[in-house]
Amino acid sequence: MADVQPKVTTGPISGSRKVHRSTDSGMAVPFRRIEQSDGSHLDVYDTSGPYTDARTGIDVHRGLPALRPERAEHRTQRESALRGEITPEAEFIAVREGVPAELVREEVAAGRAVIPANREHPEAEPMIIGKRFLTKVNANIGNSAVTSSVEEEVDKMVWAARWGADTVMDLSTGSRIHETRERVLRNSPVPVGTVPIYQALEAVGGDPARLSWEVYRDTVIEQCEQGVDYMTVHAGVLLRYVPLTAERVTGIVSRGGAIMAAWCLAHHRESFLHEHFAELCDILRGYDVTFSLGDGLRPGSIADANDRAQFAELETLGELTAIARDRGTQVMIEGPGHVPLHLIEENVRREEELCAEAPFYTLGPLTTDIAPGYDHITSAVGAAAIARAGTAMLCYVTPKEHLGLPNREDVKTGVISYKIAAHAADLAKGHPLAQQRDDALSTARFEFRWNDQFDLALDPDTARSFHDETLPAEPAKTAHFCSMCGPKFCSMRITGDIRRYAQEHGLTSTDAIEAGMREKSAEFTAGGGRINLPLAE
Ligand code: IRN
Ligand code: FE2
Repeated sequence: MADVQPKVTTGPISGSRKVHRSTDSGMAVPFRRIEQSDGSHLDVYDTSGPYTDARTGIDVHRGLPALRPERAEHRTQRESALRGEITPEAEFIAVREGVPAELVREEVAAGRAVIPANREHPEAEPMIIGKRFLTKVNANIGNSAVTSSVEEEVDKMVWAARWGADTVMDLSTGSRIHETRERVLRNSPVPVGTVPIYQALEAVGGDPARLSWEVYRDTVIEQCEQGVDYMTVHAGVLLRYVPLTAERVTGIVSRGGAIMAAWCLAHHRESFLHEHFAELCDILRGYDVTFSLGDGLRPGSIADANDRAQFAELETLGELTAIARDRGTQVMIEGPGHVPLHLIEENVRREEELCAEAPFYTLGPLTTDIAPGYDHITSAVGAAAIARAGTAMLCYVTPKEHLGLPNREDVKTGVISYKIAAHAADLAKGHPLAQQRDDALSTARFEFRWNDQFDLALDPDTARSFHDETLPAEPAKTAHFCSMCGPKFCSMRITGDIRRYAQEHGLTSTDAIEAGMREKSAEFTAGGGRINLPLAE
């Protein structure tokens, strides 16, 4: 069994190839080069790792080669930034994001951005989470007690990164948690996050009351040693906040939050996470593992959005942020959940205020509860809005949300939906790299370079297959129409005709439109007022 290669998707994404740019210290920063039929090309941000590099042999048993240099000193990214140093990771990120390295350093020093990079995870390509940078997307993977194997989870991780996931979280709760995480980490080109309380709960047989600081601490150390880059810690769930959820429509919906609330109630005291928080900071700092302070009391329905329980916990997360930063650890803050559009902005403003602008990392939010089966859409709407308001990373939601464990296809749908939300926000925020791709795609579309249009798409395969469903023939790839409007009603073709007419007659476009209209009107009248509908096409 050991020499059967687990199946992962390799090879370039259609219409592109991997290229690298070197940093001053010699690290190779990956990009995906999309070649255009007019001889130009566009290099885009690439999360897919060596899997899309035609030259690299992949061996899932051995794992990816180490990319990051070993660091002699044991400082975190935050500590280095505060000393004014630009780390190799910061340099890598600057090239990747097309921004000055000094901006990376400044934002990390201020705590407005984090670089989740456990020193025990050298396979990962450095990336940054912060509102002055590209909006990032996290994809959750992981098995449950009822379904999925180690191989399937490794495959989902590679697949998620292929379509643009910037990080993955392994949320495994079933059997072989350690082994699944090990295979995911050794093969992951993106940072990996976890929620250690899930494994700690398994270790005590599933009874929250039997959890203890010692069991939790040992689990965290085990995961730090393996190379986990960031960890969700629900340390903001305080005993006195639990009654605030009593009147809610959906109570406590966070898994970690529910576990901690159960512990607090069973022991009638504050949680060991809160009590031992400083010690936890010191453990995480030793590996430069980033805190993702969990929103254990996030709203799980529109009715519960922005309530007292949610914002009380956020206040505590603000206090914990200050403690973690003082101890040199990096911190981000998790956010909701289910929030209607008009209440989204307040979440970002409060988080910035209470948590001193630590990067916000939100789960959607879903903007309505009425569409199970389509919650990648109900939540992508909210994700775009909250990212525009300043959220740095979006945790994807798949079509299976509330219904079951996502499969491979759901993972892709979730990632693409969230790449749309993130990119829409980046356009609105004016990130220097964002609009290039829109302009390139629109130009290709306008010039009827169909293959170029597909290749520039977030999902070239789907774009191509939809087009080819009705016009599969090769000549259709340069045709000046598609089957939506047919040849005579294509607005883009008509605009092209107008421009050509203008050029031939030495007119401005406005003149051409007027002259052209007069000509057309004459033609129309002469033809007895009939319009030829292209119905037979
Ligand atoms: C992100 C923002 N708020 C919650 N999340 C993610 O939800 C979190 O990072 C984790 O991946 C997932 C489940 O967390 P709970 O249900 O244990 O809170
Ligand atoms: Fe939900």
